[in-house]
Amino acid sequence: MINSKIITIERFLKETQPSYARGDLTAVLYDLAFAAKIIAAETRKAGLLDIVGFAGNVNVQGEEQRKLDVFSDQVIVQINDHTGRLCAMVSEEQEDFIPIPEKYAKGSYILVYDPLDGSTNIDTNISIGTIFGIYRTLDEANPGTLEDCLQPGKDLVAAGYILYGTSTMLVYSAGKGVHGFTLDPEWGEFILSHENIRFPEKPSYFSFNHGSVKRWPQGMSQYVEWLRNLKEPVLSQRYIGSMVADFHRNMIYGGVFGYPAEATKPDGKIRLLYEAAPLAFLAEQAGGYGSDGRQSLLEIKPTDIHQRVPVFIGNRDLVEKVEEFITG
Ligand code: P6P
Repeated sequence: MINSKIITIERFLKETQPSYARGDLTAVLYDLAFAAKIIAAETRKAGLLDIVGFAGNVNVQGEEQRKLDVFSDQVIVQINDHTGRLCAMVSEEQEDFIPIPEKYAKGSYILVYDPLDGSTNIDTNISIGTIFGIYRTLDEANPGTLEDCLQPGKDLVAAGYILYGTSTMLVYSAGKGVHGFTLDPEWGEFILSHENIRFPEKPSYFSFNHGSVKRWPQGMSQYVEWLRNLKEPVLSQRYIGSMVADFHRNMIYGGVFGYPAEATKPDGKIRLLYEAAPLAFLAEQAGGYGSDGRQSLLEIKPTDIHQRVPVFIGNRDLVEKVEEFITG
């Protein structure tokens, strides 16, 4: 007997899409759910297949491409390039933005994504994730330009991530709250498991790589001391080096994740367009906030599709406090 409480992602998307919608955005989100199932199936077998380890290439970030990175990128492109719903894509794994092949119709949406963030963790079986953001074209008469791909996060129409962890979760927002779906591997369906996720008032964690403390800018050490000395609540430190996993835990239990600028990384490490902005969009939809230490991440207009930005994201009060310490 199927429990009537079982709400699939397809049903939820259809029931929550605005009445005026043509359904293209809903379809893009559903296409990403399909990509998630394929990528999840491969990440689950990563230790068994010759798909772990290096693809022998180096991506635009100068990072060794692991075969799962390349595989995940190809899955997302191949599922989305012919649907007539997108006019361009941007991938962490590809130097330039990805135009829609001439032979396919162009749609109104731009998909920006990191196909597999945290992939250095693949070999040690730590949770990794896909991050995505969806924009609408600035010019329906000429869709799919580079300018279309360089929009600030405040203009996102939807954003989300897929977390490949103890279970596979797809978490997204289309501007009406943040909702989480857990993949039932036997049914092959994403089932609504976390409707309207909100940061708890009372945070539990702070997530920074304290190995970098000597390279952080002025104010960061004082901020971390402030976090350490909080009494109500007392925070624990958790950092697993996979931003999607750290972000997800902090959104569920409350907390702040940060990757500050460093002496050797003046713009930090996290990419604005397809990592920081989508997560900041989700954070704000869940009652939190994302900042580069001085301003909202959603206000920053990218000038380069791969530009990096310092990131502080989580409970609004904890993130606003870092702005006080950094701006002095
Ligand atoms: P570090 C993974 O490579 C990543 O981009 C994020 O997922 C993660 O939070 C961060 O880098 C970890 O970087 O320098 O602390 O190892």
